[in-house]
Amino acid sequence: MSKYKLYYSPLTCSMAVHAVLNAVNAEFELVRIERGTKRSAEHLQLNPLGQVPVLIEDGVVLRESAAIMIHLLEKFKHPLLPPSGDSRRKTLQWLLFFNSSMHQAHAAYFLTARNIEDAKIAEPVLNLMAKRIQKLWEYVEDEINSEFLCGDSPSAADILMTVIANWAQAINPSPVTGEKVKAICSKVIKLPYFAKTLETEGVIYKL
Ligand SMILES: N[C@@H](CCC(=O)N[C@@H](CS)C(=O)NCC(=O)O)C(=O)O
Repeated sequence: MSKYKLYYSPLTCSMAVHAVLNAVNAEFELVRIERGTKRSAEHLQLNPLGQVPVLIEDGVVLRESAAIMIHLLEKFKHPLLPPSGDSRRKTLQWLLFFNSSMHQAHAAYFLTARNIEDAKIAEPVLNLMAKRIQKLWEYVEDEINSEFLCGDSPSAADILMTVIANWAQAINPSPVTGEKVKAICSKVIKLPYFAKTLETEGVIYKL
């Protein structure tokens, strides 16, 4: 039996955890959860919010994508989370930025788009949220001064950024990501463990 079990939905933030499981070469099985479907009692028992990712490790339930990524990378001593120094500090800062500020800005947009049917009410709110997302991407672009977000090699933060950058296709108007962000994403999608994740989940990456 696999040591790990990941509950995931293609394209979502759980893809970052899936990529990390591939990066550390963990033995795992996948349980696919379809977006927008009623959650099973089994899933709700693992996460009462019905969200992904949920990772089962030795029978123990782990939630929250950034926490799971940090846990796995520390456990497997993987360089996507440097053990010390400036690159570690930056990795934690950017990983948490993408997991909180950037993810939540998108989550609020998607929740509004799904639940407010009256276009007159939804449109101005969605425009405001799309502008906020654009501003966050401009902030990221301005802050990049190395080959990857946190130095010369990829970090957990680059993985999560690349996953979220692909959500631009679902925002209207789509945020414009800068050249430095795009350059990093195009390198990340070619990393073997990330490419394998895209293939397994059947996700088409749009740069
Ligand atoms: N803070 C949580 C957020 C998890 C989350 O929002 N997951 C989304 C996919 S990106 C989800 O499961 N959405 C479906 C839902 O909320 O019903 C994490 O980082 O794990």
